Amino acid sequence: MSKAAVACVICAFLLVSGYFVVANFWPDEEEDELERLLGEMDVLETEFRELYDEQFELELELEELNEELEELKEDHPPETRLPEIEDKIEELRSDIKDLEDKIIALTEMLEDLRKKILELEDRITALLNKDAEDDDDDDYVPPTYESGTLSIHFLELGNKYTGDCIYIKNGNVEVIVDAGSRTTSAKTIVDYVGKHNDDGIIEYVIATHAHQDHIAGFYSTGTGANRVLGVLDAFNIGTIIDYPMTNSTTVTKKNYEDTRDRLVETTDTVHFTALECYKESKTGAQRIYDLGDGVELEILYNYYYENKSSSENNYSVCFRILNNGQQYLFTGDLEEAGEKRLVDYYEKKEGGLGKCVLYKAGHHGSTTSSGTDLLGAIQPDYIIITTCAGTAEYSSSNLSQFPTQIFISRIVPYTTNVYVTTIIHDYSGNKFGSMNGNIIFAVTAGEISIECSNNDTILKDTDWFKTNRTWA
Ligand SMILES: [Ca+2]
Ligand SMILES: [Zn+2]
Ligand SMILES: [Zn+2]
Repeated sequence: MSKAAVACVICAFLLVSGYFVVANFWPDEEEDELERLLGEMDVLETEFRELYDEQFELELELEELNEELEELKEDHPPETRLPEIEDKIEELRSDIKDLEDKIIALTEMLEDLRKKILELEDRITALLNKDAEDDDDDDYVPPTYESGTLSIHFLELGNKYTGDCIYIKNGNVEVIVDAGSRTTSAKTIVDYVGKHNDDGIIEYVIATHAHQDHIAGFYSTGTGANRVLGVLDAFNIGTIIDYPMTNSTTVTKKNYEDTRDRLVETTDTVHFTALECYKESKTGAQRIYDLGDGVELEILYNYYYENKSSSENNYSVCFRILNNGQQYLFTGDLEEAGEKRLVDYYEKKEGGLGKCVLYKAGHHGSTTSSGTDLLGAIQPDYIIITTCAGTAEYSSSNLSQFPTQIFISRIVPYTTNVYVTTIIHDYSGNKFGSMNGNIIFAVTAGEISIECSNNDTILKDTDWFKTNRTWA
C-alpha cells in the first residue's frame, strides 16, 4: 500500500455520504489531532512494508544457506570429512542459526507493528465517528425482487475512492465479489447487503486480487464501541475463492488473508484459489458452481493464475455468470495483456468467449484494460463502470481520469448502455456524490432491467460526460 493510499483509507472516514465535507465543520484541535494521527499511520505503514520486505529477503538467504549446507554434507560424508570441511559446516550452521533468530525477531516486530496500526485505526475511527453519525442519510431503500430474478448490484463504496464491490443475488444464493475501496467501505457494504440478505449466509465470496480497493472492506477494524465489521465477519461465509498469485506485501493484504484463514480454521468456511477451482485440484473446488434456477458461476482460466506479472491487476480472478443462455463477464482489474491471453485461450478452447450481455468494465474504465480484442470477443450490451468519474486518484490529466477517453472510444461501437457508480466533484476537497449510484442489473425470465439508486441516466447523456468526454 502506498503511503498516500494509507492516508486515504483514513480520509475516507471523513465522508459518510454525498457532498458533506465533515472536516470543514470540525473544531481546529480535532482536525490537528487527525492530521497528526494520519501522519503517524503513514510512518507505521512504511515501516511495516520495509520490515516485511526485509524478512522476505532473509528467508531467501536462509533457504540458500540450508541448500549449501545440505550439498556440503552430501559431498563430504562424515567418515571422509576433513577438519576444514567440519569447520565450514559449523560456520554455516551458526550463520543459519543467526538468520533464524533475526527472522523470528522480525516476525515479532511485524506483529507489534500491526497491533499498533490497528490501535491507531481505532483512535482515528473514534475521532471520526463523533461527527459522522449525524450525517448518515440512510433513507434509500433498494428494491426487492421476486424469486426467479437474478440481480447483480454494483455498489457505491461510501468514499471518494475507486474500487469494486459487486453483490450477486439469486434467491438466497449470494455472491460478493470484492469489498473495496477502503476499510471504511465495510459499513456501507454490510448495511447494503444486510438489506437484501435473508439467511445470514453469503454462499460465495470472490476476492479478485490483492489491491486495497478490492479487499479492504473484507476485514473488521476497531474494537469495542468502534468495532466495524468487515464483510467476512458480518455474515456466515460459505466458499472463498481468491487470487492464486500476488506480489503484494501490504498490511491490507495480510489483514484480509489472516481473516480468511481464521474463518477457514474456526468456521465451516472453505477457501480455494481460482486456479484450484479451474483445475478442480482440491476436494470441493469446482470450475462451475450451480447457483440454482439455471444460473451458474464459472471460474475462467487466467494465464496469470500461474505465471508471474509485474502488474498485480493481471492476477485478477476472472469469471462469468451463465444465466439461462446469457453470459455476464467479470475480470476484476485484468489488464490488456491478461485479456489477450483470456481471449486467446477461450478462442482455442471453445471457439471464443462468446457474447457477454453484461461486462463489468475492467479496472474501473482505465485505458490499460477493456482492450479491443476483449471487447470484440464479447460484444457487450451493458457496461458497468465501478469508479468515481473524473477522479484524480490516479491521474491529474482530465482525459486519463476514469473512465478515460480512450476507454470510451473503444466501447462506442458496442453499446450506449453504460453506467457509472460515483462522481467526483472536487477530489482534493473530498467532495463526491452519486453518478448512477448503486446500480442493479436485474434479469427476470431473460428480461433485463437496470435500476439505480440515484438516476438511470446513461453515461453519454450525463452532464459530466458532456463537459469532459466525447462519444466517438
Ligand atoms: Ca444466502
Ligand atoms: Zn481496482
Ligand atoms: Zn487493482
